[in-house]
Order: sequence, then C-alpha cells, then structure tokens
Amino acid sequence: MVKAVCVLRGDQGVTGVVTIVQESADKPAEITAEINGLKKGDHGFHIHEFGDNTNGCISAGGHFNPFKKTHGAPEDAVRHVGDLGNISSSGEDKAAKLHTTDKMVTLFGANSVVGRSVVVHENVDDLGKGGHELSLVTGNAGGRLACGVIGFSSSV
Ligand SMILES: [Cu+2]
Ligand SMILES: [Zn+2]
Repeated sequence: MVKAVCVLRGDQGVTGVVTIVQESADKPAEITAEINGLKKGDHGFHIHEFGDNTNGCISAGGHFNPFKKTHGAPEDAVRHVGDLGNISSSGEDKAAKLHTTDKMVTLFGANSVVGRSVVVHENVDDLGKGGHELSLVTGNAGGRLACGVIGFSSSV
C-alpha cells in the first residue's frame, strides 16, 4: 500500500487536498479530492508533469503524459496519464468533491505521479472534444487556479 497527498494553494483563494492511495502496482489508484473556493461549475482537474512551483502553477508544466498521447477523458483509452477530467462545484462556498479510481495513475515505478503536481483550472475541461485548438492538448480548461506537489504520506 502506497499513500500520497497533495495540498493545493493558489493566489485567488482556492485551496484543496487530494489523496491518492494504491494497494499495489497492478491495482487502480483511489483518488479523493476536496477543493474549496471554486465558482459554480466544472473545473479541469489534472496531474501536471513537474512538482515545480517556482513561478506558481505555471512551472508545473503540461499534463503528465509519459506515453505521448493526446488529451482525453479519464475513461478514454487515448488520454494523458494526468487527465482526471473535471471537478464540479455547486457554488462558491461549497466544497467540490471527487472520489474516483483510475487505472493509469500510479504511485509505483518510473511513471509514478509522486513528485508531480495536481492543478485545478478556471474553466471546464472539454475532454478533447471541444473542437478548440487546445482541446487535444489541455482540454481548453483555462487558467490555473491552484496547485500543489504530490508527496508520500503515512496518514491518509
Ligand atoms: Cu491542468
Ligand atoms: Zn491532458
């Protein structure tokens, strides 16, 4: 069993905690997220390549994509490893919550997401289907509201 946690912060009051737990390398990862301060609606939610916050969330780089695929939905076969879809807020002062399992995200081996970043976005991720020039790259999810680095944890 490997456990990881990510505390998200941003400069517009958005905060959150994401936990990832995985029993073994051949089992799906269990992802739980709670994000506060989001406007009502869906917000793109991804794992980005770098655990670098030097220049804020921009330094996290692009979506974590070790297999060089195009952007997609979490349930798609063709997607970035980091494509977690959207997290949905029902209103400004309500926590946006997500609980899912994912077969591509892993805490084991060379493509582990530990040391990378979780990013929550301003706008909805169109899951590659929006027809915008950025749809197959970022889901056209707009600015980065908050981010944090994924690290190992003993407590989650
Ligand atoms: Cu993102
Ligand atoms: Zn992506």
